[in-house]
Amino acid sequence: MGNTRHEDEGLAIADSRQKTEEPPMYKVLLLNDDYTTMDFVIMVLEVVFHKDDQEATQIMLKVHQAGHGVAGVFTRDMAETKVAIVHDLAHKNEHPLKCSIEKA
Ligand code: TYC
Repeated sequence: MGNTRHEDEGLAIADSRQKTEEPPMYKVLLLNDDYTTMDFVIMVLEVVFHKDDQEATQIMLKVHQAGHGVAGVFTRDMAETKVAIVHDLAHKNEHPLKCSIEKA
């Protein structure tokens, strides 16, 4: 019944000190192309990735100049959802914008 000698306390403390496992994280990369407008890419970064106008512009220019850039880092499920949202928005607006995921 009741453990009056507190034999479990050491174990309980050891368990509480164990670091909670973090999930693997994935970068969502935006890829450059010659046709998607700069304003559309900035809008995507603001609406889908919650960047402010200044950071969205910086990321868009990085992608434009370097060929790719990181829009955000997420769990695998959320990264795949973001990619699907970007591709859907791009397709509906007739832009060829593509993005992909890469393990962080
Ligand atoms: N290169 C495009 C242009 O000159 C702009 C652009 C930036 C396109 C980033 C895609 O992921 C991209 N209109």
